[in-house]
Amino acid sequence: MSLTRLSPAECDEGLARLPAWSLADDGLAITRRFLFSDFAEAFAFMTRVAILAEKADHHPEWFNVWNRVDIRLTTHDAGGLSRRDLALASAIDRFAG
Ligand code: HBI
Repeated sequence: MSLTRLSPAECDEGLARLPAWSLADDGLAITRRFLFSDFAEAFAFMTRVAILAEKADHHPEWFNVWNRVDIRLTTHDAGGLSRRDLALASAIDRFAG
C-alpha cells in the first residue's frame, strides 16, 4: 500500500470514515484512546493489534497504562499520514468495537 503522504483533503476524507479517530494537533497522525475493563483486556487488545501491525508492516506508536491504550498512527517514511494509517485504523476498529 502507498507510502505517499496524503493531502489535507485526503486526510479529511479518510477521517470522515473513521469517526472514532482524531487528527493529531501536528496534523501528522491520527489518534484514538481505547478504554477496557482492566489491564488484561487492554493487553489482549494490544497483542491483537501487534499481530495486525506485523502483517501490515505498519506499526503504531502507543501508550498503555492499566486499562487505557492510546494509539497514534503516522507513516514515518512519508513524513505524515498515508493510506497505511487509515487502513490500520480501520482494521483496529473492526475488532476494538
Ligand atoms: N510503521 N507507522 C509506521 N510507519 C512507517 O513508516 C513504517 C512502519 N513500519 C515499517 C516501515 N515503515 C518500514 O519498514 C517499511 O516497511 C515501510
